[in-house]
Amino acid sequence: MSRIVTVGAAQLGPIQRAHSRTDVVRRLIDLMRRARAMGCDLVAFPELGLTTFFPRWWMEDQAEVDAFFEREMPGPETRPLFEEAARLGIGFTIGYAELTVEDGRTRHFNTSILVDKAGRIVGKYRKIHLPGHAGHEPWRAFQHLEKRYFEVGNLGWPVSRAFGGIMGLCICNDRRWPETYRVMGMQGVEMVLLGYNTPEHHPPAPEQDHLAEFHNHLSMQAGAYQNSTWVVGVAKAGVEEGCMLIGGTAIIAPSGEIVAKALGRDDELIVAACDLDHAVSYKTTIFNFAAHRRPEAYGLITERAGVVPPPGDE
Ligand code: CDT
Repeated sequence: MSRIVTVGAAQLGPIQRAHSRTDVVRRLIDLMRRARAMGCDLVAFPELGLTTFFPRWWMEDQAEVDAFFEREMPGPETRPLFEEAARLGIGFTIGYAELTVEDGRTRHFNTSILVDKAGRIVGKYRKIHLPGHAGHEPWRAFQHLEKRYFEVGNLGWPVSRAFGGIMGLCICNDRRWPETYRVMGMQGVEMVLLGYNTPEHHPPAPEQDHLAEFHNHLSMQAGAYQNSTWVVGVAKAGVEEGCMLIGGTAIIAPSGEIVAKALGRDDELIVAACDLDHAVSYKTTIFNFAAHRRPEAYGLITERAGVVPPPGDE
């Protein structure tokens, strides 16, 4: 048996603050057309793929912050992307900052959507693991204010039946957490699509900087293998507003092996024909959850409210 989903991972080079949505959508459409020409069913774009990574700046004027958010999807500037996808018959995923009103309350999320070949939104995810900090930390070369500008996602990790398989979404920092993949793995996920903006320099722990690309692949390869799923990880890369973002866009098989990887740190498309049935061997043997997981033992640890603090932590 084989169920092939041909996927394009469309790494983006930097998006500077001066770049308009229209400029960016033009780049996305170019990559989408190239993906379709290479036989892709689906093309994946990065986290916050319409704007620069604005949480690097401390901003006090909410109107200035909200200018980075989308109030509707598609909206006037993003509609051409949806129309082109439907015209070409190709699906896509993209991350963006979402401003929405729920129960009369304005809310801000770091969001990703899955769009089918007819241009319809068939999956939506709001980022749960928001890294960084909420207060101004001027000692940093740049801020990482996701905790200030976004709320924790309120949709869980739903999976979508689309493209002939079970598809899941997560966003950037989520990929470092085993729970992300496991919650989707428990729902039988067959392909996890994620985008990231990862600075090469981590101000609180510069001793880890030389391992940034290694940790990126380590997390995604482990998530793929331990949950018998394809993982498609897509970077926004290069020097964005003076901040170097890692590349390393990769398509990873359920074996944990990288089958395609970007070479540079600019707009770059990589493609792989992913057989969803490649996972069957893993899902039915070493990672047969029904046969081998031991949740009755994990509960004692994972249900505990607190965690043991690291040495030196107050
Ligand atoms: N965008 C995002 O989540 N980036 C983080 C950066 C490191 S934590 C400040 C990541 O996990 O890649």
